[in-house]
Parts: sequence; C-alpha cells; structure tokens
Amino acid sequence: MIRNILIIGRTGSGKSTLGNTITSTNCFKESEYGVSETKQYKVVSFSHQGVAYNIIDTVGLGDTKMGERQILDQMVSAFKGITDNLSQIIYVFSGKFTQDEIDAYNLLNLVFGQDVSRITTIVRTRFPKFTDTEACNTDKQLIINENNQTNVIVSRCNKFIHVNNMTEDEQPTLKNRVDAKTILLVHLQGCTTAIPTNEQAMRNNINSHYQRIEDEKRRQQERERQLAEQQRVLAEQQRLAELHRRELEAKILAEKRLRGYDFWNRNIVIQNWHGQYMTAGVNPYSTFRGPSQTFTLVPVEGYKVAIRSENGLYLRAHPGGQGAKLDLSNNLLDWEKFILVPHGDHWGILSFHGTYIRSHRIRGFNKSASIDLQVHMREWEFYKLIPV
Ligand SMILES: Nc1nc2c(ncn2[C@@H]2O[C@H](COP(=O)(O)OP(=O)(O)O)[C@@H](O)[C@H]2O)c(=O)[nH]1
Ligand SMILES: [Mg+2]
Repeated sequence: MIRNILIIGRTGSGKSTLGNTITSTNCFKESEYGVSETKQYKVVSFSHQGVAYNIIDTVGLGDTKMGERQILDQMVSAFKGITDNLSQIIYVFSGKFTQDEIDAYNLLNLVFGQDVSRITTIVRTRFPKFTDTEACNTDKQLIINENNQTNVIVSRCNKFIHVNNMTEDEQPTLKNRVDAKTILLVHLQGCTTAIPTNEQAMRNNINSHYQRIEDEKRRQQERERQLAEQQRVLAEQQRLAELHRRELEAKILAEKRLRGYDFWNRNIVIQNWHGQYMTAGVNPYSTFRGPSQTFTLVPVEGYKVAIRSENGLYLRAHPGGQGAKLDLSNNLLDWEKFILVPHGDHWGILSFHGTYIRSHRIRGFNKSASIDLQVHMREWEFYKLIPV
C-alpha cells in the first residue's frame, strides 16, 4: 500500500523544500520570498527500499492570497482522487513555535480529528545543528517548556525532527539535504500505521468549526448590541435625572432667592431688555395695550407667583402664544401661575405651559407681551423687576 505523507504548515516554513529533500527532486517549487509559491497541492510519488510514497505538498496556512478556510478546503480536496488513507502528516515550522503556529497546528487537528497527532511528525527546518542529537533534544525540550499548549502538542506528536535544508547556493553538495532525507526516511519507514481519511467527515469538521466561529461572532455582536442598548438607556436615564436635578436646583435657587427679594406684594414695573415696560391688554379680544402698568407679584404655592396688574386683574399667558393678557374674570382659579427663573439681576417668567413670557421684539411691551413657544435659553427674555 502506498504511504501518503501530507506536508502541512505555515507559508514559508519550508514545506516545498522538505518535499524536495524527501523525494530528492526539485518537483516542488521553493520560494525564497515569504510568499507562497504553492497555490495548489502537489503530489510526487517515489519509492524507497521497497516502500512507495506519495508526498503531498499543500498551500501554507497564513497565505496572504488565500483565506484560511479556502486553504483547508483545498487540503481536503488534496485527498480526493489520491487516497482514502493517511500514513503521516508532517507539520513543518521554523523558528519559534509561536501562538500562530499553535493555532495553525490546532486547526489541522480539528480537520483531521484529535487522533491525528499520533501520526503527526513535527519537523523544524533551518536548524543548523540538526545532526547533533543533544542540541535537537534541548531544542525540543525548550519548546515543550514554552507553555501548556506547546507541551501538549509536542508530547503527543509521533516524532519531532530537526532539519536544515539549505539551497544549492548555500551548500553546493546539498549534504544537509541528504542527511535530512536519511533521518526522515528512517522515520517514515517505521510509520506503518495509516488512518482512514473521510472527505465528508473532514468537510463536516471544517464546516462546524467555521459555524462555531460564526455563531460565536453573532453571539458576541448580540452581546455588544445589548450592552450598547443598556448603555443608551442608562445614559438617557442619567440625562433625565440630571435634567430633573437641575430643574429642582433651579427651583430651589429660585425659591431661596425669591424669599430674599423685596418685591413681594409691592408695586413693581417689569422692564424688558429693550428698556421698555410691560403692559398687558385689558381686553382679551383686542390687541390694544394701555400705557405701562404697575404689577404686584403674589406668591402662590411656594416658588410660584401670580402677576396682578394695578387694576386688580391678573396676567395670563395664552398657550397659543398670541399674547399675554389680563384676565377679566379675575377668578383665582384662572390665575396663571408663573415661575420666576433667576438670571443674574434679571428674571425669566416661565408660564405653566413651560414657555417663557417674551416681549414683542418689534413693538416692545408697550404694545404687546407675547408667549414664546420655543423654550430655548437664547430665546428667553429676562426682565428687571423694579419696585416703585
Ligand atoms: N537555510 C534553510 N533554508 C530553508 C530551509 N527550508 C526552507 N528554506 C528556505 O526557505 C524558503 C521558503 O521555503 P519553501 O519550501 O518555499 O516554503 P513553503 O512556503 O513552506 O513551501 C526558501 O527560500 C527555502 O530555500 C531550511 O531548512 N534551511
Ligand atoms: Mg510551498
């Protein structure tokens, strides 16, 4: 039976070179640059001491041009038509056994199943002292000691082999490759067991792996969405609480300051920022306004006030915004309760509609006092309350 040897690992680790070393050919394209030359798996068959081998070189993981999943799918395709069994996987790496290396190795375990580690040979390339057993053992031990994961990976694998497959330019005799080949083939010769490969099972493994990643990504997105929503609700609650706090503070401040003022129940005139005085029309149906009027601030319900004119009528703001008028009914129930909102020496007059009394910009108070329906700080009108 032909022994199928699958060479896998990350791009640039030396897979194709190792393939050439084992087969004593140049059938696999070696790339001097960090890019993957192997865009498709490639099989080279040869025999050694009466044993036939298929050496299968694959696209490296971490290839820049191909996605991880595509690479895995192609790796599975490499089996189709070649074989339904696997004699040995050679996992190639060079340098440190980094986290990327660990991830790549585990990914392959995932495709072939955990059982595969017993037919996996880890080959470290670019190791100049590869013929020195002690140096090789020390290096292997260092990798085992690196962390838990490397410990599990290296201890569970079939064998750990070091090579240094220099190019002809680097070593014209290619002695290192010959030596490496000997080491590798002695090892492969002893790899008599093979595990069956089931294309569908491998595809299922790959699919469920990416499905798990997808599911986790979706769960994560959903968690993030919920968190963002909670934060938004919290921020809104905080905003409302802050608004409420400020409102209360303003009311408390207004009340405190109002208590300290001497315009209660005294005659005052209300002067607007144009220097004009407030007058309110005595006839709610006409826009006629009399000459400047004297008002009295009557405290009602704590910080709320009613504004009474000199003729005993109360000022009332029309919610429609067409004007502030005197209430002819002079009925306490109909009084409008205003809140005086302090602003320096001035006061904003806030109606119970939540709108501010505002004097007509063009004509001034001597013609009309009106309600500003826009509650906007800049639009507030502030008045001087002048005792007379
Ligand atoms: N010195 C040295 N160079 C190597 C070794 N293995 C591979 N290389 C070089 O590393 C580069 C990438 O090798 P290649 O086999 O194409 O990597 P692949 O992407 O894994 O197939 C090439 O220039 C090789 O000559 C090795 O063991 N020692
Ligand atoms: Mg290659």
